[in-house]
Amino acid sequence: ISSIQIKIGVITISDTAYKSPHADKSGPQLVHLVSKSQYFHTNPDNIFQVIVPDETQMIEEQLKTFSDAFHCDVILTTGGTGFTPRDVTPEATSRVLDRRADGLSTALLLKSLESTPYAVLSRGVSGMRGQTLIVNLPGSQKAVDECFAVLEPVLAHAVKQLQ
Ligand code: MTE
Ligand code: CU1
Repeated sequence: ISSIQIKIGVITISDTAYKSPHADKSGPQLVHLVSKSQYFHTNPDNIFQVIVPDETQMIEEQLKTFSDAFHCDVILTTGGTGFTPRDVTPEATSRVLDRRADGLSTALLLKSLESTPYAVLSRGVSGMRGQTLIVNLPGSQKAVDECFAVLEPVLAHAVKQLQ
């Protein structure tokens, strides 16, 4: 078990949650999962959490802020990965990535397919911007739980490689 310290950004991407922050269950759940991890450590003041609407420009800006200005090791997004016209998280994320890490999103898909055939309706992408790893997760709390279980054991090693 590694004692690596990770700085993490959590972005909920949802028009609904932007209007009614209390409706956001998956963002707080990600913060909870991250802060109790046995695989890595996160100081409470090294976890940043925001809600942005499903707007490409605002998503891009937030991803850049968390990577370039806050120097987060990892950014986890939740929501906006589906097929509705407002779902633009993968497009916004792709625009800010330097390199892709498709294996991560593939692993999330395989795990998610164990619980629902609708897993194929998530278009989330993964990759790096500078020294920051960015991973798109689907929007539901259940999906966040299932996907984080895949990410958690590999995040510390990924972050070490990026440093
Ligand atoms: N992945 C997991 N692990 N668990 C889920 O319940 N729901 C799916 C999919 N991926 C789901 C999942 C559903 S129903 C949709 S529509 C897509 O994620 C997109 O979700 P999003 O638009 O909230 O990102
Ligand atoms: Cu769905």
